[in-house]
Amino acid sequence: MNYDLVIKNGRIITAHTSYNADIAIQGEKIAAIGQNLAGEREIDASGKLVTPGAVDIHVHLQMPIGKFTSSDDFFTGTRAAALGGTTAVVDFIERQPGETMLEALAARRALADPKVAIDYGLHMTIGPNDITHLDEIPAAYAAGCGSFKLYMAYGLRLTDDQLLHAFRAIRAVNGLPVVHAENWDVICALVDENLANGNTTPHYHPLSRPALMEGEAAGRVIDIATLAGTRLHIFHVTCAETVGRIAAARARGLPVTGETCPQYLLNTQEVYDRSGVAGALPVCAPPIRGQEQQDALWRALGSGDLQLVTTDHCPFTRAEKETGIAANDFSQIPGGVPGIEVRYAAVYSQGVRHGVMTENQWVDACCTTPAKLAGFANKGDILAGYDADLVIFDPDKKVTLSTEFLHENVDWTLYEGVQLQGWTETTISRGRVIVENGKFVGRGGDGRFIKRRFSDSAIPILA
Ligand code: DUC
Ligand code: ZN
Repeated sequence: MNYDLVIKNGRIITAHTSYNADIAIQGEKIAAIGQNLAGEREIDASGKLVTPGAVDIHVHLQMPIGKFTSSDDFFTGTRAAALGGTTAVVDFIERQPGETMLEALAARRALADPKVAIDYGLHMTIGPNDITHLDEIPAAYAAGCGSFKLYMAYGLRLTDDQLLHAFRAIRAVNGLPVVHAENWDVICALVDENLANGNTTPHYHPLSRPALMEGEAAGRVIDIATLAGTRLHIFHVTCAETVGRIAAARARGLPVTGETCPQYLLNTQEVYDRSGVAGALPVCAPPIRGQEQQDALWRALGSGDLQLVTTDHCPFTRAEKETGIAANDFSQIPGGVPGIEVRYAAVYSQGVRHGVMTENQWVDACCTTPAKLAGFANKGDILAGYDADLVIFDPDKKVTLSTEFLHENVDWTLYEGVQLQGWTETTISRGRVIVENGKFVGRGGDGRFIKRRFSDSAIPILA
């Protein structure tokens, strides 16, 4: 039989194994994996790696934050994601006053559905104004918001008692809470102290958000989640202090996971000492830290103490970043950096090629565990019956990253001049080739909102 599409002669890399075989696609699904498969269309992947499509469960597209809106919209952001080998993302919903969670979901979908080039899901944010709306969580979960975002920082910060109530409500539907863990009171005190002392440049951004207190917040939220009997995922881990809390919890058998991001794996905090707006561009929270912390993050990915890599992709333009410099106040710089396009290749190049992780750990951290954790039932692996979300990755291709090379809708990159070995050649989304020889050939609107939910019987404890 001739399948619709066959990827021939590639080396298949999954989270657990590597082997040579053909992959046959029928319609939107992987139909068979074997030798000498034939297709109406065939793509030769000799010398290439064939992996599941990468899954990024932490992105902020056209997201209003303060005065600004992140500069990638649902089209440009998902196009850049696809060019980097990502076939599914999870973005966020923030309920506005007067809306129900379901109305907020519908409003966010109305923005995203016509534009997305790849499949996507949405986390429902639970802020302080949502604590009186926790009875809407079952409806949000049933509508496909399998995960709920809780902040311990910013205006959306929940106090410890609010975290407890939110965790219990999320636990009741078997949803996944995902948390931004920082100690907001201490951050505010240190920011105020620095500004009062005339310490206004971005150099003082990481100094106002110490690793010690990120670890404290992580430990506290793990304990509150444990009391509530819920699993927990910790976003954007930047330091050994937080890794240690997650590892200790997991050693006790608790269902706690953690992620880190390329900005923390490829940069150190000296980026904040660059002059003028250049020092403002890398401002994100938690902040980029020193070399020892970066080394600790790589070690944690290699040892399994951290389970996944996401991006927290949230780009703001140079002009928007400049406003914080003009105000002479690092705390007014809009926080967030781009990374949606570079993640998969960056982890391969700097992780696998440098011997820190295996190719199977790379796929696990960027594809399989994010898909499983976020409740994408048919994504993140190469198995018959799964969505035909696949990447043909050229492990030898050398690229030099630059704003011109990348496709994110922002006029700078944190990775200017960085050389990577390994890049995505072809991306397939539910059977459609959407990136071919490094060129985007997909369409906005072809991606789909994926309802994510978990088995009612058990909380998945990820090994
Ligand atoms: N951190 C950022 O830097 N930007 C967006 C949200 C976040 O947590
Ligand atoms: Zn984020």
